[in-house]
Amino acid sequence: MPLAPPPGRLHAGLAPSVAITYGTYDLFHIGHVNLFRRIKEQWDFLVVAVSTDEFNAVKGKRSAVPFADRIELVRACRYVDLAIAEEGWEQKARDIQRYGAQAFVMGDDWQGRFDELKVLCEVVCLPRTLGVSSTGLKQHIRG
Ligand code: C2G
Repeated sequence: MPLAPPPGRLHAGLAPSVAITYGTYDLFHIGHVNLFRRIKEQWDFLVVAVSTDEFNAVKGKRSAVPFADRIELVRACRYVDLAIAEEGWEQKARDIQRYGAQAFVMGDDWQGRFDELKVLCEVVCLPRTLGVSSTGLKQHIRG
């Protein structure tokens, strides 16, 4: 059951504000959770697009956890209201319109990379959680 949004837009009878974000979310960790939590502190409804394994191959990435499990892990996070598949770079504009997103939000390692979307909605970069990353976890596990 999605998290009850903070009092405000809904209590004021306004449509819920929607934010959308994108990622691989491999070895789901606190950095991902913090990003989702911070987004839900500002917007009522969070849509998360999870990169498919095929799209990750295009990005030159190979995740330890397969797509089917990564999207279920994201769905299981109480801050996430809807999880969809990310199949290519070009779908963002379509998704923003389809879900009526007021904000496109990423961690600040993506600063300035999606400014072209500013014609459609707010483009927001939030500070990354320092000291944790999927790559770092993989290196740690490999020892
Ligand atoms: N993130 C974070 N703190 C960390 C690690 C990641 O806030 N310690 C954020 C990233 O900034 C990003 C999101 O978590 O917004 C997902 O990160 P990745 O899974 O590494 O996403 P990536 O593979 O870079 O895919 O179309 C955009 C791509 O799908 C982004």
